[in-house]
Amino acid sequence: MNFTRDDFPKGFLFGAATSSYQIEGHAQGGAGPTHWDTFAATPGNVVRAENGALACDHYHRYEGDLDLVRDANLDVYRFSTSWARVLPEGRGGPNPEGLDFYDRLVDAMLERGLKPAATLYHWELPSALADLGGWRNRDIAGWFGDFTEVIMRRIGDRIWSAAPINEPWCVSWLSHFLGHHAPGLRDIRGTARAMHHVLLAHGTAIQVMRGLGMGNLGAVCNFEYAQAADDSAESRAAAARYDAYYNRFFLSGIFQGRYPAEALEGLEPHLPSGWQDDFATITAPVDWCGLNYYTRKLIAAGDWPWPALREVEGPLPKTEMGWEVYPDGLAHFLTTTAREFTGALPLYVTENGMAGADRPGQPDQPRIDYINAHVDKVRQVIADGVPVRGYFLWSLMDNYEWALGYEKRFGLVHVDFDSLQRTPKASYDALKLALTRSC
Ligand code: GCO
Repeated sequence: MNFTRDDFPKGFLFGAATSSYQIEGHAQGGAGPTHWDTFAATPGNVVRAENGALACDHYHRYEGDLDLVRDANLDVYRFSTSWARVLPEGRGGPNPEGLDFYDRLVDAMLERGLKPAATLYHWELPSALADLGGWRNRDIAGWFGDFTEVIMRRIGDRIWSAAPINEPWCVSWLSHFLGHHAPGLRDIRGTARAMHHVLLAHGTAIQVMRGLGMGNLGAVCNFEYAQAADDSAESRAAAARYDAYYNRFFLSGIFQGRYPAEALEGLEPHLPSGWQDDFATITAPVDWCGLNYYTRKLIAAGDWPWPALREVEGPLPKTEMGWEVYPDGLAHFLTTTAREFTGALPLYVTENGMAGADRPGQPDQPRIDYINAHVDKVRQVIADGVPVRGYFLWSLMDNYEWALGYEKRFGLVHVDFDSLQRTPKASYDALKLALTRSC
């Protein structure tokens, strides 16, 4: 790596992130069914119809996995809790094994000197709640508040930070408008409702956790730099619409108590009645904001209903996901988030990383270059006064990349999905060296 800890302010934190369904092995330990299990079982949704039933078997191998986090000299482990593992039916009686698992997991982090950064929801909705309309049903805010209370009463005393929902855009737009993730809907009314209810659930969970006396609570959103594909007024307007519903809708809701005009243009007719009255909950104060960033998109106008846009293939080098490598976008979002939304609030890069065609023993230079280029931007914006306090990699190890199955490898650690053997990649070794503590 081209950086060390000493290049960052004292107390700057480095971490790695994972999520429950992507690594744990959801068929184990009494977890209830989720909408990802049935989405994956429906032909055409997921590459080879792969699911998270076994994944990395982190459920049984978490001790070794946390050793890897510690041995990389990382400070923070960002993990998520599965709603259906804790409450198999989404509501009602908890699964004692599930609560015990997260209890052990948090203790195992603390034993290794790692700061546990919890995300309450990273996409595996209990099927029983999906049957009731899932994120389209306003009641989900209350169900989510109850889940928050059950899990945090058990582990909330020992976690370092908590965020309710990973990437509201993916929970709503990607899953209800584009249909690429569970529940695989393509419906603008469902999308608008999900976008709003995700934020209502976020605010409700923040209030529940405050009520339990917890601190260091945040929000984690994902961002894609929206660039007009050409200089035309039509493309510029299309890119502005993309930016509004992707990048600004959720920050505006949480930090400003309103939605951007360019997003309301298309979504307002579909929002639930009385949506304006929910901002008192949605704006429940948070202590930090997390940004997940991977790439940019080139956007042009499209001759069809709102948002009337299309993506155009860009010229920059791409990762295995087909995503352009564009580190300037990270600097852009850190700077504009602080300037327009969060002011002096600490910012964290809660996810950044790339999928590579990795095999053990092969050079892992593209990932090293990717990390270097993005960490460099973090360093630059800190020098400009942006309050970035940490940088976390996606991901600790190769895992279930949702609709793309096990094919796309984001890990610092290679996982052989037959033997489940873990093998650190060159990027892991380089990071470990970069983060060595001098004393
Ligand atoms: C996301 C999620 C992760 C993904 C990762 C790569 O940002 O989409 O948090 O679950 O695996 O981002 O796509």
